[in-house]
Amino acid sequence: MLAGLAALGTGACAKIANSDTGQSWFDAAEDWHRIAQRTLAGRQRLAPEFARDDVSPDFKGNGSLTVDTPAYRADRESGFAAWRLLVGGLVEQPLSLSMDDLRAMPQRTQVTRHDCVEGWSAIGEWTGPQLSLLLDSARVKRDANFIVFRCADNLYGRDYYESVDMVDAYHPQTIIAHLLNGQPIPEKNGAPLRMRIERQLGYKHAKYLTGIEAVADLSDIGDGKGGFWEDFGNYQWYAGI
Ligand SMILES: Nc1nc2c(c(=O)[nH]1)N[C@H]1C(S)=C(S)[C@@H](COP(=O)(O)O)O[C@H]1N2
Ligand SMILES: [Mo]
Repeated sequence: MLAGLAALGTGACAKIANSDTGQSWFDAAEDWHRIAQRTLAGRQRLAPEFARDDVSPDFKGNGSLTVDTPAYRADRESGFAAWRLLVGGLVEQPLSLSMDDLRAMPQRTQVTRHDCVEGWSAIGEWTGPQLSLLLDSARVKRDANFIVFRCADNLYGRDYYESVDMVDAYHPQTIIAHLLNGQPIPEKNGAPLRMRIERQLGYKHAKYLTGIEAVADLSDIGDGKGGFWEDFGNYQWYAGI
C-alpha cells in the first residue's frame, strides 16, 4: 500500500504519517482487502492465462466503438493528456489520476480470453495497475460493498456503467488496462482505459473508463440493477465465469 501511494505521487504518504487518524485509515483499507480475499475464497481462483503467441490478430470491438463527443476527439488527438480517472465515493482519500500516474504504478500483464455473451471470444494481452492498488491508495471505507465503473460513452441514450462486488474488485487479475498487446488500447476497445475483470463475462469490462466509485448499494445508480445491460433486463448482474 505504501508503495502504491508513493507511486501515485499524491503526497498522501506524508499526510497519513502526520495524521492522528492515519493508522485507522490504514486498518480500514487493509480490512477490506483481507475480507475480500477471505470471502468466497474459491472466487479468488485465477482465470486461465495464455501465451503471447495465442493473442487474436484482431481483437473485435463490441458495443460502443468510440466516444462521440468533441472533448473525446480532442483528448484523443493529444494522446489523452487530459484524461482523468477519478476514484471516489466511500473512500477516505479521493484520487484524480492522469495516464502518467497510472503508467507509473506497478503494472500487471496478463494474456486472457474475453468471452462475450453474444457468443464470441478473443485473446488479448492486457497491461495496467491492479484495481486493488488504487482502492488501497484511496482507502475504501468499511461500509462500501460494491465498486462502480463510470464510462465516457453513451449507448442508446444511456451512460454505460458497470459494477462488481469486493471479491472481484480485489481479484488479482482485475486491472485498469491501458495497453492491449503492448500498444495503447485502440479506440474501438476502450481507449485510453478499460477494466479487465477476468473472472467475469465481457459486458463487465467497462471501456472508456472515467471513474471508480465505492458505494454501499447500487439502487441509486442508473435503474438500480448494477449495470447498463442489467438495467435493460438483458443480462444478470453476476456474470462470473
Ligand atoms: N463503456 C463501454 N464498455 C463496454 C461496452 C460498451 O458498449 N461501452 N460493451 C461491453 C461488451 S458487451 C463487451 S463484449 C466488451 C467488448 O470489448 P471490446 O470492444 O474490446 O471487444 O466491452 C464491454 N464494455
Ligand atoms: Mo459482450
